[in-house]
Amino acid sequence: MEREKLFSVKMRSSAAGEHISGAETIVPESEVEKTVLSFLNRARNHSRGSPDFINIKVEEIKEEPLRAPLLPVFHLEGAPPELLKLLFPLAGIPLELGLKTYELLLSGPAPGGRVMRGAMVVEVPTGRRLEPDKERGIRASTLGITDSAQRELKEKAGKFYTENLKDALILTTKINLFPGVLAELCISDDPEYTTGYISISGLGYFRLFNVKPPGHPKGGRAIFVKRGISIPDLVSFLQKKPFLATSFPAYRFGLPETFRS
Ligand code: PML
Repeated sequence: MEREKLFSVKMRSSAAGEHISGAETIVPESEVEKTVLSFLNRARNHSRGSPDFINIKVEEIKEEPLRAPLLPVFHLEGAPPELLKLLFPLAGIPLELGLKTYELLLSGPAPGGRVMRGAMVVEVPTGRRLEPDKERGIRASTLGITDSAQRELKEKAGKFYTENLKDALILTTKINLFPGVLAELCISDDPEYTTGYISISGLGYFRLFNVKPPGHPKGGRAIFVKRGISIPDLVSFLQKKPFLATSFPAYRFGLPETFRS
């Protein structure tokens, strides 16, 4: 049986030229209208304010998407620097480099201490910054989740589910699928959103609460990569390869003993 056509739906909104919100997904043709409306509502009701510009783009996906399960989530209570001391070595990242990158995200990784819209790329173990544009960083796009995977995520995360979790989990699962990516560290730049994560390729999404003080206006993303990775291939994969998350394995509390030893 022929599969229904798939469409990418992307939204971005701004006010007086300042970014307010963005969202995207991949849906079957029959769900395009519903998705456009829900993105319009999302743009109009954002904590950052009312947009004076909303752009919604609908585009058929011509290439067969890469389909994979989301990373499992590990919900970790505790002081993030202490947790990161356990987690960076699990990802093969030297502790000093990991903690230095965490501090850099908190102080603004773009020139002049500004926030980057995209991610910085950090080579392991040298710490060299590989993103071609230090102001913008690199961004992942053209991604989505099936209805059944979204239901699974909502059920398993229960009261800990947020739209930010869903968006971040899809994005970082795609990032970690590129060969040579070791991990991604993320701190939201939304002053009121203090939950962040480190995701480790093949292992999971380690959700960190109070990763920054409430009201702190800075944050960002760092993708840790092995030496020798092709940056043009990484950029092209992240931006253009369609990715569809097809299931969600588990929402767990705490770190398994096997990760501790
Ligand atoms: C979560 O696990 O709740 C999402 C954390 C990352 C949020 C990133 C962002 O919104 O900028």
